[in-house]
Amino acid sequence: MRATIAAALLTVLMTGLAGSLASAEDVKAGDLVISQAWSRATPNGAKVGTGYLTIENKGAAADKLVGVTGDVSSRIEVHEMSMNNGVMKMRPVDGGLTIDPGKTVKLAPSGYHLMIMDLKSPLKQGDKLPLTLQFEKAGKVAVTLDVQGVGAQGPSGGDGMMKMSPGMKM
Ligand SMILES: [Cu+2]
Repeated sequence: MRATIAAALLTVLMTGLAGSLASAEDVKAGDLVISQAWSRATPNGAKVGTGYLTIENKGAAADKLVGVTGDVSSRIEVHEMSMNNGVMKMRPVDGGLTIDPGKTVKLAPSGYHLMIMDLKSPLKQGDKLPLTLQFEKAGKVAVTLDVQGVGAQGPSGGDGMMKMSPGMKM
């Protein structure tokens, strides 16, 4: 019994380690490298989910993320968050998210994110969520988001803390 728990703990620790290194699941598409694709479990009844990933552009020309599709939702938008008079607001990114040559754009909590509207089914921790990214130059790129816990702050499950500013408006 005790050995089983120890083994389970070890598995959790190693999974966390692998998650934080996260090079195994990098997706290459043309000049782009997409990594750290993750999402968060949705609390009961929530119809909106979020997705995060890192896009690196190793090429000499800018590319643009112009759309996202997936079976889980008929409407997925790229949003940005900003502080406005102390209130956190988010809005769709106009005309696509540009990834300049030689640059890395990170979609992460409190910044750019994928907004997965009208979820057809809730996202559960441990799920793999397949999405298709549409880039102007690199074309369609299939990625898989690892669904972390409800309060996760990063692809490896983070510290499990939910950090929200008091004035945040969804
Ligand atoms: Cu949003």
